[in-house]
Amino acid sequence: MEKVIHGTRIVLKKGDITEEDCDAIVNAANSSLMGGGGVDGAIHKKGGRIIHEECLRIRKEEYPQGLPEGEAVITRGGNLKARFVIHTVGPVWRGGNVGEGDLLFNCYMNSLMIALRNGFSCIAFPAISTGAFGYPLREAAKTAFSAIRQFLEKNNGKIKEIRMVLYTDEAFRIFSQVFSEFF
Ligand code: AR6
Repeated sequence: MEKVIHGTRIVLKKGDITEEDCDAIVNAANSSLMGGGGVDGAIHKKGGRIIHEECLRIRKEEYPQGLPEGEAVITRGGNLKARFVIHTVGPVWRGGNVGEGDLLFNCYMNSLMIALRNGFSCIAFPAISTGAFGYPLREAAKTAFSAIRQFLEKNNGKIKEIRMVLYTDEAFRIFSQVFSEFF
């Protein structure tokens, strides 16, 4: 499923984000930046040592207390097809009334701004927070697409392609539904 919005191609696909050949893939990390399960574990495993080493340096020099929710940082991609990984920390779902929406919005917006600053033409996102962090898929999709839409309104055509890479059938189905409501 895909559509061109304000000069940017938005692609929704089912798949494993570690196989994507964009300039950067986004990692749904935790604030330690030291890896974990889910997509984070898969990215660190396939990308290798370089990612871990650069995350250690970022922790030491920039975020000794850990990367806050909603923020994003960039490392090289190591052995991945993507040359870079943008690590962002999604919010843990606590019912939806304690600012989760704003934090998740910031994850997408801050990651897109890093891609823009680096002149990337393609960035791929997983469904941040919808696994271990328990964010409902429909709510997550609405927030993802409203951040993408807002970004494109201000920065039309500067990034050529934004991919949403959904791992499960259910995530793909729900993100596709919300996508057609949005665009
Ligand atoms: N490619 C694309 N999507 C994937 C992949 C993959 N290879 N693997 C899983 N997903 P999660 P979170 C989907 O749990 O909810 C980690 O331990 C998955 O189906 O990876 O943000 C971190 O270290 C789900 O839809 O991330 C943190 O501690 C989505 O990616 C914590 O989990 C996000 O699921 C972060 O939790």
